Amino acid sequence: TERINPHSRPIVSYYFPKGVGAQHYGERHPMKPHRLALTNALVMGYGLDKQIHHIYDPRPATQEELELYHDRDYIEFLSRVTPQNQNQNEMKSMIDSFNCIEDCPVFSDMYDFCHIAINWSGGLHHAKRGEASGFCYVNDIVLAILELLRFHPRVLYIDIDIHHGDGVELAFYQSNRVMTVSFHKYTGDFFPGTGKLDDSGSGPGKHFCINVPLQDGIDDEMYLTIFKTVIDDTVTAFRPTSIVLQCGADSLGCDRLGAFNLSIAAHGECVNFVRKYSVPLLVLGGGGYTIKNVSRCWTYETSVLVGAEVPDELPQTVYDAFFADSHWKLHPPLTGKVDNQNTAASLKRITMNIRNKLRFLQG
Ligand code: ZLS
Ligand code: CA
Ligand code: ZN
Repeated sequence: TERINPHSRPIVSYYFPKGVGAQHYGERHPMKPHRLALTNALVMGYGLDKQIHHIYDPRPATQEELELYHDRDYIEFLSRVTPQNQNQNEMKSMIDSFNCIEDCPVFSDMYDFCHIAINWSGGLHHAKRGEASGFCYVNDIVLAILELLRFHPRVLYIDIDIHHGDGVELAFYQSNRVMTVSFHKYTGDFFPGTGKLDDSGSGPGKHFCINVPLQDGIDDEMYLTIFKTVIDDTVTAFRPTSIVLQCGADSLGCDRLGAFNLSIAAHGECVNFVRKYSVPLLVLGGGGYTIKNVSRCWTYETSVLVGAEVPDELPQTVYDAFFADSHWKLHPPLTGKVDNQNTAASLKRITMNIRNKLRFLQG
């Protein structure tokens, strides 16, 4: 949303790069860009496009724009590597050094996919300035925040993907103009392994980084309590002039890679809570690996952001077969699959620790 008019609904811009839904990481890969085609079909099917002020098919970012954050040799490599040339000796060593293996395979039109700097299909929070990581090649979030910093004194970044937003945290770890807040599963072996409570920034950025480490199975009530408390305290202390919200949908119950127990309603309530600050807001996607639920979630959140109510009955689309499981409803039951390992006491401890840290920001 670009600007909030107090007397009417917010002005909303929606980015859908044509063709992004046809991109493919490879047969067994859990990241499926097809979820964006499903999302767009539902958004259009509900007629939400009629309530959106601007719909953009964004142009690809230029090499120059990508180099505002990324290393030139990494971007040059990304623009040249293809499935056809990846076995040449010279390419092989570069593929290794830029980490384009396993999680981040080389696939066709990969460079076109990464060009897209700011849009719903973004939220790729793991990419580093010089290498790929965790399904992410280009860090569209860092690039977007760098652009916002040209006009905004203070940018708040909020990340509700189940994975730690490590790439964005690292980029702004020493900055007091960008505050990063990530909610994530934090246990010994869960990717990427970073994001402990005590990591809170360094140099001028000390206390401008917040991590909320959570355990498996967190439910709607606990998540919303800790989310609202931490975000309210942060907004009060930091007074952001714009907010970037990464909405990874792998924090939903029943996700193929995730282990939380959130409903689509609760995930959307986080979005609504942030929207109510009436600060310019950039909303991005991210993870999400049970694609029928990812598309439901982001469709619902589109409706929340435009301030429209949509019926629970899904509209008819060419993707109807994906949604037969719970009789074409927007809000299927997703909870109850994983035991909740969080306790009221463990969450209270985290909340208090963060509240104490935020005191250093005042004045
Ligand atoms: O936040 O856990 C890892 C790294 C490994 C284990 C998996 N192997 C393949 C590589 C080494 C330690 N990676 C995670 C990355 C999760 C990225 C989340 C991105 C985001 O949601 C934002 C978009 C991971 N979890 C699961 C997989 N990788 C994974 C599962 C299955 C496969 C197939 C394709 C590829 C290789 C075999 C793959 C990855
Ligand atoms: Ca996160
Ligand atoms: Zn994730």
